[in-house]
Amino acid sequence: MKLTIDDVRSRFIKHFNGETGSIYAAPGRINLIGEHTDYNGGFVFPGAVTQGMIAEIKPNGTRKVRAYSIDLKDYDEFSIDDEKGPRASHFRYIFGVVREMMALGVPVEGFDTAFAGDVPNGAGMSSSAALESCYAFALNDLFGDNKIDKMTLAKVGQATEHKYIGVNCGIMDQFASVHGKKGNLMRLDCRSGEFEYFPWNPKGYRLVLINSCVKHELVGSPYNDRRNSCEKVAKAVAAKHPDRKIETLRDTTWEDLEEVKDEVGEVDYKRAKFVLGEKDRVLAVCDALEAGDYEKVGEMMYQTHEGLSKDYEVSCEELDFLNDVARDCSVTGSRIMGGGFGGCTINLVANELYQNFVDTAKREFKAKYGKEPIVIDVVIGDGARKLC
Ligand code: GAF
Repeated sequence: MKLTIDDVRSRFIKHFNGETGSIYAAPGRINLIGEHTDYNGGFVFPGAVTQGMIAEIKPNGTRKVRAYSIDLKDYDEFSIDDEKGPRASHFRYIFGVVREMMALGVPVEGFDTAFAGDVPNGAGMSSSAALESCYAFALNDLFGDNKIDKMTLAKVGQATEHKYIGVNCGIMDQFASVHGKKGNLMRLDCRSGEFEYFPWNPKGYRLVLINSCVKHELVGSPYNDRRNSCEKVAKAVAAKHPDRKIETLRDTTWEDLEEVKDEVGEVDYKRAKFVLGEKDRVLAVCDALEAGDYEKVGEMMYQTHEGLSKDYEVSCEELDFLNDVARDCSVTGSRIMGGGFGGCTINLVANELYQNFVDTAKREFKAKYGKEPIVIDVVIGDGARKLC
């Protein structure tokens, strides 16, 4: 589906007395490499996609938000002064963003809004960050004179996940959705907040996602457990080295990890091992990209998949299967993308092998699981913005 301004405007007019407001958009994201590193203070390498969320918003002169989800055909209204907010998660994202913007001193008032998205739900492409970033950007524009900087807007979305949804996510998804730039990936150092744009124009290769359609859902998943494991290991290292500033796994070394291995136990050791390796792989991928060495980039992607599957244990049978198909088709690089527990693989494939790969993936996946996976060609797009 290619979502247009008109899709949203026509429903807004229908639901809110024929009047129009302002329209904003924010994208989902891909991530080339650097998974589960964000909440460990490491590096990530995402880019915004052209699929995203579009919302029309008009202040209504009350203290109420009246919200219509076009995709779910669901309507609710809630007071911005209420502590509890709505129950349904698609409205809670908006409520959380409103409350967090208010906490930053933005004089948010009531508004009418209709919203829709074309980021496939549950694909691990961060439809929730798109929703949060869209409203954070919009409220900053409508009520805050755009005084809040972009990184703080990303943190508003992240805080919404933590406090209103219950997912202790890192900053990658909201960062990418707010800062995205057409044709560019971004390397973010999640410890310092520094980032740089990397033009993404791989000569002779392309990125394609294969969506297993196994629903990726972080709410209620062991995502938070993974984060707890990492924090536990970082704390164990810190206790042994009070002289060093150790806040996250980013501040630890392979030697540190071996030192606490027995104390933290096999499972948490494996989790941390993956994170330390992934931290190095992001930097290796950046070097390889600068040297135009896509084979090296691909090799790192396969290593990430292996680690996410065996050590971090956030894969599933269907994603491992798609990864094997990629290898069999000589795809340069392939791995699970995003939080895991379902969703997509991201694949770096030479142009001449593309068609055979997607045909084979569809055919073999269908033969095994009874339904075709969905092929999503990656186009790197812009971040949160006002459309009209
Ligand atoms: C999810 C989270 F929201 C991100 O913060 C990140 O941790 C990712 O999983 C894994 O890299 O998308």
